Amino acid sequence: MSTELDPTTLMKKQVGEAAAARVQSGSIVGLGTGSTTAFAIQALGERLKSGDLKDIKGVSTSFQAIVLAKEYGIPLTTLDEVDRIDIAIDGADEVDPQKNLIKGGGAAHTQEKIVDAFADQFIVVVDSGKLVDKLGTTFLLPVEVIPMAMSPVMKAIVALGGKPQLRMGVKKAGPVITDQGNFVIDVKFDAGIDNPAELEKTLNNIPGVLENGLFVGVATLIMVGEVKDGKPSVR
Ligand code: ABF
Repeated sequence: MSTELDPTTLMKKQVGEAAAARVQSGSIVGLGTGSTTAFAIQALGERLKSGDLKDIKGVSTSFQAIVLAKEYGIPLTTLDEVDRIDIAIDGADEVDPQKNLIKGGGAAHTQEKIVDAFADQFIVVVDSGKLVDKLGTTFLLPVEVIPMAMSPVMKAIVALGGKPQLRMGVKKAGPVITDQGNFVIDVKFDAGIDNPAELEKTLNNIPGVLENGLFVGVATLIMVGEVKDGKPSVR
């Protein structure tokens, strides 16, 4: 069986490894969610194993990150035990030219924003397909909502000009449930999002909304992978 990775997977691996290479020994590391960040977590584990990296501790952003950290031997800690996060590595669904993000495709944006915003450095690892001129043009905006408030929250989102839909599970048998036990509403804005900073605050002020997937002014560095003529590269 071929162990060759296809160019896209190889590119994601390269982006993840490039981000992991920026982690220094003794760091507290925010461990993000998603397939690209999974490669960064794997690379951190490999660096620990080789002795190239020592004494790091991870703070997870999701159950997925916890599972991967355990798989790759990264000791975990919590925000109750540390007073800082030196560097967070996480994915995104859209990135605009001002480094603002839409996140939450994995329904983990609430814990991600807590960790990513707290970190001294937040490195975003994406493929070039995530780069957009305007947020909301290629990806619906996730909003985590307390289940009992779903209807009034949807009405408030419609009043803001959004088109909300409850995120259903793979088999559509029921709604996706977040690590906090809540629902996710995905919102379409037909013309994209003109003022992400304002919308992020407005959405979070709606009673029943826990967190939305707009990450404005949080990212420090965007690491972008792409595949050109079948060749993966990172910039
Ligand atoms: C996570 O990474 C989510 O916020 C986002 O949806 C996802 C992107 O994952 P991938 O790298 O697999 O595209 O942080």
